Amino acid sequence: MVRTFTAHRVRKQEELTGCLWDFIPCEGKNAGKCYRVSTPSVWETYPNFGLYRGEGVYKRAFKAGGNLRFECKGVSHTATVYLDGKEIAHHYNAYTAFDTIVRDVPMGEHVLEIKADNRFSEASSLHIPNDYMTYGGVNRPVVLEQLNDMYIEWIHVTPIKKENVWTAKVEVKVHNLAGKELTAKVNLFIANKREETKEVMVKAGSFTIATYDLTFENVEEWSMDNPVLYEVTGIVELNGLIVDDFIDRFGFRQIVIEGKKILLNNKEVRIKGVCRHEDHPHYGCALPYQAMCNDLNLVRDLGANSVRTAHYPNDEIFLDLCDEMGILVWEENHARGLSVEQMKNPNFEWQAEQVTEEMIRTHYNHPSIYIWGILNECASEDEYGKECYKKQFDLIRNLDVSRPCSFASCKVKSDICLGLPDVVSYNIYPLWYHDTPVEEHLDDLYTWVQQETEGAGKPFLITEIGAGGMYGYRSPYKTKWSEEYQEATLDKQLTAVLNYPDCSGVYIWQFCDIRISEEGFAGRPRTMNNKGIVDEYRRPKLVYETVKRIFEEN
Ligand code: ADA
Repeated sequence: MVRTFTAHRVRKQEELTGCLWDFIPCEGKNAGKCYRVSTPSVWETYPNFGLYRGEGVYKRAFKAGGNLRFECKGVSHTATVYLDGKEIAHHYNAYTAFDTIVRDVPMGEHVLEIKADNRFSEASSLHIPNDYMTYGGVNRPVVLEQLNDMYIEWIHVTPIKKENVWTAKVEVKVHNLAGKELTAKVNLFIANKREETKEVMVKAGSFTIATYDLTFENVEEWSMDNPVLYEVTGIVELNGLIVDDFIDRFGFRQIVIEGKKILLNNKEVRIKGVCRHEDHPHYGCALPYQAMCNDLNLVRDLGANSVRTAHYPNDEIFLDLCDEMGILVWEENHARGLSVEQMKNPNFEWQAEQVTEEMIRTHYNHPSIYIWGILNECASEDEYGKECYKKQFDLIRNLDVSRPCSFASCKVKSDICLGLPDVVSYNIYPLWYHDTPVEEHLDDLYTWVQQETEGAGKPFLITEIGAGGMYGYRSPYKTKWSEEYQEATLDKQLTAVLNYPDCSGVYIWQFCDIRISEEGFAGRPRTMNNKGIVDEYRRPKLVYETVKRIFEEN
């Protein structure tokens, strides 16, 4: 499965994963051996590869020909792709899709190889030893498409409500793969309501963006209670022949910041959310569809209305499910806790800006995404760090004017970047990392933001709050790490935050216990981050029912 709906009816598309591939490790005692593994998957879930940090090659044969487009939805963390032994693509970052097109491939059997590299080095500024695991493998689907001379790369739909009437700006990016200029019709079918045709002339090997400004009557709005989705279909017609199609989904909803409030279709949003890593002991970061559904059913059962994709863009299928279930998403680019020295890595800027661009371009139409986040707990107390934050907010605002943007700070009373985001967000851990009472810490922070910073007057979110609890460790004395301590702490934390008048909501850290990097955080019990509301096997801890009660009461 690549999406939860059919994305092409004309274009020939085949998922190459979803079956067995050869896996050949490049280093260590098993170097060169060939294993048959299911894909998508990460090698840490194979016997004897739980700690393998190195390179591994995934290989399979396939039959096709013509203009072949290979799209990898995620390879962790650096990919080099070969067709019949010749390099055709190279990409950094496990959490965003990339593609490559090879033209005029002779029809017949071919071999695709994907070399994945999960090593830490200066070449990798975002995948570093961290309080989550960087896995190795083909963690998301790989798709093969056979294209004609012209194809649609993406369709972006921006719904805007004007004088109580829904309109939408629709942009269709069309490529010409032929060796000569081509003129074609781009037919647009949208929301079962409208169809429009535009004629486009595209130079050889180039592209154009066809733009439509449309008005709609009698459409239903997308909301958390009524997540109505519509399809948009683009059809390319060349010399009377239909040569390509592209189908996506969107929702009629608008996010507006009004003073200290976040409004979704003019209704104030109060976030009751959880931060969630893509992590599972059976799948690593390559969670299958059913596991994603199970997680979201737990999110819904908790009474949560939002997920924060800590700390990277998520699988497209997960976002499709959030669209369908009416769960709001804070999606963020890939970074966690980088110091200014780490932000000065010469690879940091291009790698951070690349993941931001890829995230927004590919996830643009998801109505569930209400905000873009960047650079979780990076050096926002430093002037150099501020330049990086500013560049990335400028990039986001150039790519998407329809959503607010923010970043989760941990720089209490030292952040110098609060004038940059649309929403001020903080990660705080009173009663876990320090003993300050929750209300006192919250009040002290909020007052400082209002009186001393350019974040004054903006919406204010708590993007992390929580405590550790070891599943099965019970203590009548509520000693730290016991389930009782975690339950009592989150009860105080959530009650204080959700009763704080000027706070737009809260994200619990975190949904489930996760594996972390042995290299960087071996000090944590079990080499895991144990602050989950459920453990890594999704077994609810004592705190689960307390969260559920508080979320339902607020
Ligand atoms: C930070 C960080 C999280 C996690 C958390 C913790 O807020 O953003 O990724 O590491 O601390 O568990 O301490």
